[in-house]
Amino acid sequence: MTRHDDDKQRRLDQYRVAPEGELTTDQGVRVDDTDNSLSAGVRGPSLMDDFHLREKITHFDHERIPERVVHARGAGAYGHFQVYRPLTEYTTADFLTDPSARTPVFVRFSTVAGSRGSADTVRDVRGFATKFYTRQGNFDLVGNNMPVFFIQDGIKFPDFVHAVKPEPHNEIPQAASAHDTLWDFVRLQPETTHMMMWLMSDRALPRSYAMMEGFGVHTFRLIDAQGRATLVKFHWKPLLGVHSLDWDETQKIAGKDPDFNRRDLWDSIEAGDFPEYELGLQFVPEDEVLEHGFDLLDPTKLLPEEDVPVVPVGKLVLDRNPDNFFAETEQVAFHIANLVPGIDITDDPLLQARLFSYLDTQLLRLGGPNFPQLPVNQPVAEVRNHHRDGFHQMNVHQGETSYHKNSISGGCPALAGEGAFTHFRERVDGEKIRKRSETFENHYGQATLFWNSMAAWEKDHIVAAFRFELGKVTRKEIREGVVAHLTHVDHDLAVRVAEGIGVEPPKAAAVTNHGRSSPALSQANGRAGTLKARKVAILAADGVDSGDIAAVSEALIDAGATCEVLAAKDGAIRAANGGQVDVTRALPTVASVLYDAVLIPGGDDSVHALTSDGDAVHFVAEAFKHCKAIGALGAGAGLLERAGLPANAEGVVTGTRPAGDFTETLTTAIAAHRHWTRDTASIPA
Ligand code: HDD
Repeated sequence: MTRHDDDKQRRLDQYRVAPEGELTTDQGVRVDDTDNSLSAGVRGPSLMDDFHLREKITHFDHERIPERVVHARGAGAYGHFQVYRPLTEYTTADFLTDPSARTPVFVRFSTVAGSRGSADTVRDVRGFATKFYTRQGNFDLVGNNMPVFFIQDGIKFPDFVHAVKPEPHNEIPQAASAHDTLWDFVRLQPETTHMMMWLMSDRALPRSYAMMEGFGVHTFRLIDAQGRATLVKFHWKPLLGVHSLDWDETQKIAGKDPDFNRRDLWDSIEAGDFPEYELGLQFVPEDEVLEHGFDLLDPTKLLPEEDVPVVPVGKLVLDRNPDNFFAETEQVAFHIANLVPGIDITDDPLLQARLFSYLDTQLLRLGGPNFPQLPVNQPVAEVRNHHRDGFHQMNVHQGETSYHKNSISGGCPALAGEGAFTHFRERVDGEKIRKRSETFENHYGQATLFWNSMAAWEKDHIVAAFRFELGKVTRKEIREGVVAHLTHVDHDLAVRVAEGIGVEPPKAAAVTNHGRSSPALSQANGRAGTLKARKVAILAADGVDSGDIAAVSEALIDAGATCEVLAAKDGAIRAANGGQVDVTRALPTVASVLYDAVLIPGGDDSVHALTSDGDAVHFVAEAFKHCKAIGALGAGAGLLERAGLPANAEGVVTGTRPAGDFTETLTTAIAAHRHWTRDTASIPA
């Protein structure tokens, strides 16, 4: 609380007239009716005298601020970060050197292309922006869930964003990259190729924000007490592992629950299943900037973990939902130049343009230079400077001086001494020139690396994605142009894509595949899954074996899952033993795409009713199509049969008793996330 806040509180307490909780105008005048306008007679015209009506409507008319030009759709959460051990050998940043410091954070996840009201599960990059409220000031790590970017120089950002956003003549399509202008951009801009491989991969369809990685993308610098720099790449590694949705599923979720990822984040935090990530760092000596086969200043390249390990240095926990979406998640203002002592930038030309863009955009979006005073943007470190006035100034600055140097206020605020932010002392010289560095060439090598690193099912998904996206492109020459790029990535990839989109498949490879791979890039090699944050649907009807439900759901809940009983109608159903089972949701209000797994308990009458319920049959068939774990007990196998599903397929678990083997096998099958190898949608080679 500032002195001004204290004064205000005292004034209010002293003179308080409106009993607490009563409705007032913005001027504090008590209001006795907010449902009926002041009018001349009960059926007469409304009157200008009604200052409450006018104030209420005026405020409402001005409720919206411009949505972010990119990353408009987002969800945020508070939490804390703690470093495992002092990283003093690399940096002076307090939050990275004091393991006892629990640094508060605010994280905003987002999609890039869609408007604020667009669906969560579209094919897109996800933003992963973290504001660390450190004792030395705010540090913002404004990253994405992919380690590379579409372009190398920020001057191309407006071009790229214009190309990916809905087309300007008809504003179609919303939140989708499957259209002519994006792919026209791609075919003329070979540097996008690597990022397009990521965008066409399952990384663009995260199961949840808690199950995706984050990356700082650029190479940054850590600066030690002697002013020495170490190049660094930032990674967030989710403790739940990296898992993705099925493409068909994402499109259906977009209709069934457009808030799918946002809701998951909110619900997990409310349930105490806090999303957790490890901060991982890749350290590279300053003089090795060109020693890893590419230029570390080029944001279209990644540093394979097999070449330089990602060292886990600390943990991020998201444990508190915001109180008000607008005040916090919408008004949070990230800026890549929010740096603290011990962390600095590099000359990456994409990063350099960002240094300008973020402050500029906040000035417009948040209406003036005082947005750092908004509660979500305020540092925990005290702010003292000579900035004054401007729109929405919330501080009542005291005293006569607002300039440096002054003698009237004793020279305050004084310049900071040791520990102040100092820019890394870097030698810079060169001709003023507009030219891309030759070290930024080779736009295909790492696209090939990514392709080579994928499991067979991941490759299938990538091919299917290219076919879908290019299949929506109306101009054949654009399709051909993209295939021509892909011939530089991998011949087989180019042929498979071409065959699906009516383009002549390339005869010969443009280049020989270098054969290198980075196993860490494949989701197939990721952290083993758990049941934490998994949702299991239990399909039931009158006559269900309540013992099956109780035993299996207890085991699954113990392992971290949430179980919901779904029946044709809400309320309760009758159990086979005469008891009652509460229904969590009515089947028509949900869909299998909103769950990770399905359990069909036994009970002849229940299963009989399910087999004649189209919703239930579709539910289980769709769960199978999306490669989810399905468990069926006793008569429950009858529903699998009715849906034409093989009871012996991978991830399908049948049994007679809700114990031992059955429960364990089902738990393992759910923890595996998906059984992609049984993917019925996989396309012909
Ligand atoms: Fe950006 C928002 C991430 C390149 C200009 N960007 C924004 C957000 C994220 C990123 C996560 C949303 C922050 C939030 O939740 O409020 N942007 C990136 C990454 C990039 C990148 C990882 C490349 C490595 N961005 C980039 C460039 C420019 C911008 C090259 C412009 C030259 N980005 C913006 C912006 C936004 C933004 C227009 C929109 C809203 C905002 O900043 O606050 O300034």
